[in-house]
Amino acid sequence: MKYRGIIFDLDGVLCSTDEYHYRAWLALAQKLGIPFSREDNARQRGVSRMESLEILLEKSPRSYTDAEKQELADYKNRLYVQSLQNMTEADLSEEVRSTLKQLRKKGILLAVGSSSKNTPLILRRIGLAGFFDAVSDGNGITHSKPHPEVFLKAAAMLGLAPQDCLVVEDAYSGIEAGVAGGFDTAAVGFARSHPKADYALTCFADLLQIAEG
Ligand code: B16
Ligand code: MG
Repeated sequence: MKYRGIIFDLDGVLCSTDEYHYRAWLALAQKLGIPFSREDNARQRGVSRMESLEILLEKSPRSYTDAEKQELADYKNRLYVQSLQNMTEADLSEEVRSTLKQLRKKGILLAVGSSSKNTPLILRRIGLAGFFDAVSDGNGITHSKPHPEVFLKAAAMLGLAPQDCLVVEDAYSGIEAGVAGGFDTAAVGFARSHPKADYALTCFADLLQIAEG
């Protein structure tokens, strides 16, 4: 096996919560009268909630205190968490579910590496609570992607060195975090155009061949 472990990003890789993030940030931007585009949203992928808020506030004509910023982030998160209640096990695609099972059968250790503090909730909603060998998320890190901390923690939890693990990401910041941590990286969706990704996946099941080397 080329890799002993695979570390998956959550939003945009294992499931599609990215549209819920977009709608919640858009609602906040509209409430504040700040323009907010899909391009702004793309820059928020993989980065923490507070850093995402800073991206949204770049176009604000006024500044906000730290306490106000916390309230704005809480407002967005309430909207986002409300929309997560719509998620069910049907939001985990059959392809992702069966690929994960086949990777495990090959003896590869599987982990999550996500910037999201809502990771435990999302994993419960899509029926993956307790499935992974390790979960490293926004609740256990001080630096979010593109810093490699979340992936380095995941690898340490698996008991593996970064060079033995593959990171699967949909965000530019996530590919950069993987590269900075010394991991090989596989890009899906939005990140496929990142020049530093080792693999650009055409579908999730491509991982089965990549893992073999
Ligand atoms: P939360 P990932 C990231 O998750 C999202 O891509 C990013 O848009 C979000 O701001 C971040 O989680 C924090 O999420 O507000 O739920 O803590 O892609 O790293 O799985
Ligand atoms: Mg992501």
